Amino acid sequence: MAGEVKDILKRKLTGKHYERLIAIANSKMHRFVADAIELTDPSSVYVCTDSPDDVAYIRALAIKNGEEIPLDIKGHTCHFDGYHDQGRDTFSTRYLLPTGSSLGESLKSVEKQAGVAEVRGFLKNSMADREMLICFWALGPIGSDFAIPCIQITDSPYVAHSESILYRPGYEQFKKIGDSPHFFRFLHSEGELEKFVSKNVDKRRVYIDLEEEMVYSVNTQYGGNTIGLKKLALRLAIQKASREGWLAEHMFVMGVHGPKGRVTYFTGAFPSACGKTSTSMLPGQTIVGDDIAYLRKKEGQMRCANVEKGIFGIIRDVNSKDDPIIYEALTEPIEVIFSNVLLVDNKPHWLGMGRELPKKGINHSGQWLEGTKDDKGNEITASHKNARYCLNIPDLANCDPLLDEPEGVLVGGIVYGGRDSDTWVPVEQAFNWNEGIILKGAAIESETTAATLGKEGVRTFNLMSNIDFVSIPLGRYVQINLDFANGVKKPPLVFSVNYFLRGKDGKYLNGMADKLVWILWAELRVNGDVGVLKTPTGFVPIYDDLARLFRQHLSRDFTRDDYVRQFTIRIPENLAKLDRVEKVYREKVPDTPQILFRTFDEARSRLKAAAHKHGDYISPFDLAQGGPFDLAEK
Ligand code: SPV
Ligand code: MN
Repeated sequence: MAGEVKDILKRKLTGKHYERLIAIANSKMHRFVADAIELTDPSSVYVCTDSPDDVAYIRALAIKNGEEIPLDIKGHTCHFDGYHDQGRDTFSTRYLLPTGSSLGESLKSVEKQAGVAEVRGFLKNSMADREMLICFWALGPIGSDFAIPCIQITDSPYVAHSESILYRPGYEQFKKIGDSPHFFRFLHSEGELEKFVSKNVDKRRVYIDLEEEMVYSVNTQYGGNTIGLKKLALRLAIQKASREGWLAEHMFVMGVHGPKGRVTYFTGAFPSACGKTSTSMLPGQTIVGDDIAYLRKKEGQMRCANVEKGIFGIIRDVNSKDDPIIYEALTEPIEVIFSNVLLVDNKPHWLGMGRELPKKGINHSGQWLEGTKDDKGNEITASHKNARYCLNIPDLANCDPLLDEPEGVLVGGIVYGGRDSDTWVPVEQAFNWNEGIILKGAAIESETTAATLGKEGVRTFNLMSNIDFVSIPLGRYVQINLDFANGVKKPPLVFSVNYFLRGKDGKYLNGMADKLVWILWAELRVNGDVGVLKTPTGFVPIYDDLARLFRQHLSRDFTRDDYVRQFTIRIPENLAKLDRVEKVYREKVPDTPQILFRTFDEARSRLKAAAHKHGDYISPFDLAQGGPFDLAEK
């Protein structure tokens, strides 16, 4: 260890913590820690190992500091983020890029030298009155080639506590990497606090250095901006994966349970707040993960693993009817951190919990009274729409047994979803891998939600639901996805789903529970158990199969009228969507692969030919009339 680094560490770390740090013989890590200490000047430094005592220490510190409030139920705490710090800050999250380099205009960046100086300026002496926590975690199952070691430095015990729930322990793993420079680094400070929340949100910055595989985050507490291993690491991982030939995706992983005990694994990409967690938690199925997956090719198979072991899920409309497993978990004495819910007498309440909410309490705005308005005149909701819970997946009744499998699970199917009121049918299989990547994944659009700061309900392009996190030029990212099936003996089938389709009267055409049928149908397709109907947009289910699945799994009828309303191919809307999305690629993505435009053209021709023959709105029964039931696809 260089003398200067050693001096700094010796000066700030007491014997026990110094020993813990140097037990990991990694010079790059030591330099990182020494630099963070010099920069932020903490009053003390605590190095966490994998021991439960250290996690208990962090948790107790979060409570002692007032960052978390213990609740009535054992193991439960509640954290509040500042009123203006309730979602991911997509404006101030930027890549640090050297002068002259660019990732394309859709990826926000800041000139590296200036950006580093700015963020380090905000971090200067930021920990003067607090303890620095140094934590080691792993992304991905321990001992697997999916795994990436990480170090998180933070002055927020809430952040460290959340990470202890969300990620696998990494201290012992870190010892094994020796002096390797290949690990991710995160430095976070909440900055100045007022009533336990970050005060200077105007100086909130999340700056990502892809070359250094390191992220700075300051003046914020919201998990999506601060929990390094979550969306900050995803951005680093996408870049790393692109160099190394694997994929890092904003995807759930779940075991879908077919007939006779068969389990087929699916991944699914949905923009935030579009049903990703609730799909991965569908009744009768098992969850591997709800947010981020790494996919690798191994011996001709596509396999994937959850990089996390916990869930940081939205707590809105979570009630005993719609989300029984989560609801039950949230009322049991397991470890849970609630954030930005409504507290009354140390009990949490949230929007859509299935009972009337109290009229006053403590929430993300402080003391709250029903009807109170904020400084912009908007009514303050009882709990925030992006309020969250954080818990361990193994504490859930539906935890999949392969959660920690080092080899990951075999990917049978991939599902892409968005928030689309008028175009896509509820479920559809792409004709093949390329069509799936291009016409499903790369064409996802979603209306914006409360998971990011800014206006809700604006229809935005969100390829693979990963637009906020892609850290390479978008065209290259599409190409890498296309190429990923090369060498795979049986590529996964690719599906689109749409839970948000509305009828002419503006009402949703589906209930929340219906998604179970779409996913079970996809499982049958992957295993060749059902046929399909060929439409201009893809393969849709045959009516009889859906009617049987609805009866069997939801105990209700699915009428021929339901089928027609939901599976009518809407030609003008599909054409308009192709035009909208193509415009984005033509104008904003100069490196778009040509195959994308060709595939869009083919889709357009199919739509126009069908409209010519059947009109603008085509009932699937019209296509079925002597039409090509694709039983050969079985
Ligand atoms: C999302 O918004 O996609 C989340 C939560 O999963 S966050 O940590 O904010 O990214
Ligand atoms: Mn997410």
